[in-house]
Amino acid sequence: MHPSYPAEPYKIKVVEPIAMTTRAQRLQYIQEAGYNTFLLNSQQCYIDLLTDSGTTAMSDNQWAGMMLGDEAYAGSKNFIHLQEVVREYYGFKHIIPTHQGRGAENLLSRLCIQPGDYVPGNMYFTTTRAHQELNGATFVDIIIDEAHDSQIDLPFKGNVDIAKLQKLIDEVGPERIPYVCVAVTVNLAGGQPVSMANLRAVHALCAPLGIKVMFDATRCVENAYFIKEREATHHHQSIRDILKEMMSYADGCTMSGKKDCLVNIGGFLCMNDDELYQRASEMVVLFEGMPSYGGLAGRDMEAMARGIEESVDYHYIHHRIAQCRYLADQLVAAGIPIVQPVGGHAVFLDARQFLDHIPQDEFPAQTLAAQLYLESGVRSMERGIVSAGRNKQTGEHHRPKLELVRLTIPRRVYTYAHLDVVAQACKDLYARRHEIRGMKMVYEPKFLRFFTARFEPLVAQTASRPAAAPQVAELETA
Ligand code: PLI
Repeated sequence: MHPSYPAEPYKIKVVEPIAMTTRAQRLQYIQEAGYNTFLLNSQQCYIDLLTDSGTTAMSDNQWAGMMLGDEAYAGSKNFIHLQEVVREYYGFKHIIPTHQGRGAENLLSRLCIQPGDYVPGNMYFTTTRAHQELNGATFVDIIIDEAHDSQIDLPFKGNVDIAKLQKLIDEVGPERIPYVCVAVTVNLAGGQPVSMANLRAVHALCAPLGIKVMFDATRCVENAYFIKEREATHHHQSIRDILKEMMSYADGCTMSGKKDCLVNIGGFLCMNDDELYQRASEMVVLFEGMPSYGGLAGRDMEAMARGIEESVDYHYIHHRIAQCRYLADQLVAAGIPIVQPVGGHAVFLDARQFLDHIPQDEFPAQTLAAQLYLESGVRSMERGIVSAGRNKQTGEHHRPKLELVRLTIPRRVYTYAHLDVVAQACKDLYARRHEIRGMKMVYEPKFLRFFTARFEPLVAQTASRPAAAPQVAELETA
């Protein structure tokens, strides 16, 4: 019998052992980490679903490319290759490499934003909004309302609400909007895609007004897959062609290559505008390096160029999305609340519903992520009130409707068997959810607090509970 999901479209050539821990050890580790999964060491984690960023397994072809690194300070052949590939697959005229996505966000924000400007976007992302605000802009959320409801099932829940965008333009004037930032897909909404029709409509509204459309292209290949699957006019197009058409509705993009370019480090900024490119080339030398390396080694640019070519392979992206669905299906079958529909890079637990007895001020998603680690050694990430930070004017917490824990699937790293373990861990935790109590924040950094904030449980934790599915180390010490 054929399995109902696609098998891995690759075979395994190198393996990396993963850590086995006991519950008593995990209690010590999570206490030392201030109940923040970002502060755990990877060697303390069994299955690491913290992020899909930079955690990709590179192919043999990419590793071979690493050996062809031309480490010249200027004009490396790997930059030339990367430039060719970006032009071919994304279609933009100019590319400036950066050390990762936020390097490109820094440049774009500094180059385009004047204090008092507004930057509309389809939901905030942490680093993106931080750079916009650092440069004096106010971020305005113009995603469709449904994106803020975890249970509404729509094919393109990342879409821009064109009426919201029009309203902002009418209120502040096009001259106060340096660009619209459209994320394809929308990370914090659950990895939700934007339709081609919506991208076209945003472009059609902005172009005559002289407002640039800049994509956050971080997970654009996943977005292209969803367009192929869900937008009838694109069923028969290749991922590659869909990607190119998507990008034709933008004036440029920021890119975290650590996701859809299949590399462990790297990013870039693209634009068609010659004058913007000129200014970006002058600025990049201050923050990243020469415009022909932008903080990257030649070998890293080569790996990224090859990663881009591999990323549009249908079998690769089909399997990736299938892995997310495989995990989600098991959770849904067990009645566990998750964000619907399932996106392209992760399954998001709805912590608001999972721990409906914990108020948002006691950090239900942060608590759930810490408890999942304690229960099973599975590392996940909070994407709720802690990630949302504080309003820069009032100093109050932003209170997002979505209070989520992200189980993020690294690319080409884990098998379906690993996902079975993750599903079981979630089920075990769900069965005893009423015993879980919230936390208080005891250290709060000023910027991007979720990375290094520390917490304490409101009720002391004990090491006495045996894990429902003991790991090897526990069996050995039993
Ligand atoms: O982590 P960077 O600096 O390469 O990229 C920043 C960044 C920009 N946009 C989006 C949509 C992201 O998801 C993103 C980084 N995401 C991380 C680190 C994540 O864990 O989702």
